[in-house]
Amino acid sequence: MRAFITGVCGQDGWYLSDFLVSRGYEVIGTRRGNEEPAETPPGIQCVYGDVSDAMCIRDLVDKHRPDEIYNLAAITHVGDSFSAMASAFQVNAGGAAACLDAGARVGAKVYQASTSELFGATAPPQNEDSPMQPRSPYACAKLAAYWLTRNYRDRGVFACNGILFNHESPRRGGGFVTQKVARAVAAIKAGKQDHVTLGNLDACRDWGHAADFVRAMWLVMQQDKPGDYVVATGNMRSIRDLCEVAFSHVGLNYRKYVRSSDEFKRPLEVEKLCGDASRIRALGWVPHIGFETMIKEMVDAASEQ
Ligand code: G4F
Repeated sequence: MRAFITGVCGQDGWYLSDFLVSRGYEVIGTRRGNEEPAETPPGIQCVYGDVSDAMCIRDLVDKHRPDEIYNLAAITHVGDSFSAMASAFQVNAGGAAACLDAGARVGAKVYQASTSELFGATAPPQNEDSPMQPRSPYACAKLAAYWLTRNYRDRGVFACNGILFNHESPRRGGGFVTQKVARAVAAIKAGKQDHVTLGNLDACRDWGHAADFVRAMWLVMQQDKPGDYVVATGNMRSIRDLCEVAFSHVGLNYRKYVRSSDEFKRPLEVEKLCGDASRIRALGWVPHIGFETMIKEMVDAASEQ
């Protein structure tokens, strides 16, 4: 089997390519020219490719003829999307269109990285039937991509939405709250920093581990029929809970070190996300790595850097 992964050097691309290579897949992955980190996942073929350039994606897919396409490339930072609306749409909606079009031409299955941000203002628990009320340019663009995926499916393409709730790991980018906290804990413990400033401490998320979630991506692509699946742990924690777990792991009381500032608050916030993943659990998917274990792993990894 041959898989084509866009955005292969991101957290999810890395874990997914590892998983697929371990299952004997040949993996071709795209990255943009100027992307960090400079290293690429082992055992794959990495090529230059920008999902906002539909012809580029079409040519690559025509050339490599994958069985499965995983569209993971995106502008992923929700907060940043408020000041980068056009590129959020170009990449997050346009990129999905490019992958669906390219996949349809060669008869490949297409996985679209959808997100719990689609639910936005809808109260938890959220499942595949919950109303979608996006609250950011990021989520509006992802909603367009979600519907394009469904439209292609209605046209006969094997196209799936994985509606993933937050998922983290030591490979998470430093702009996301879990990694920001993990790195701050490591720096404070080492005496290199005396506090960390965050935004909304009351927001709640359903955080899982990226290694568990990429197995779900693959699983939805192995079904007889294409569909949409929520992927989540079903446990919700606040930013304060996250701080408590991360700081207490190194023997510190977060209340002494965490500040909140409007600078890191968003013009519109998604207050509470917690997924009901019954549909994918019925296929046998279970998350193995719990919240505490994951946050401690991230703090330990940040401390070793
Ligand atoms: O870590 P975050 O930036 O992740 P967010 O916005 O939930 O989005 C992530 O998960 C989505 C899946 O649900 C993905 F679609 C998306 O691409 C991304 O991977 O923020 C989590 C929460 C927010 O409520 C935010 O307001 O943490 C709050 N927060 C509080 N202080 C902060 C901070 N977020 C960031 N990034 N930085 C802060 O200082």
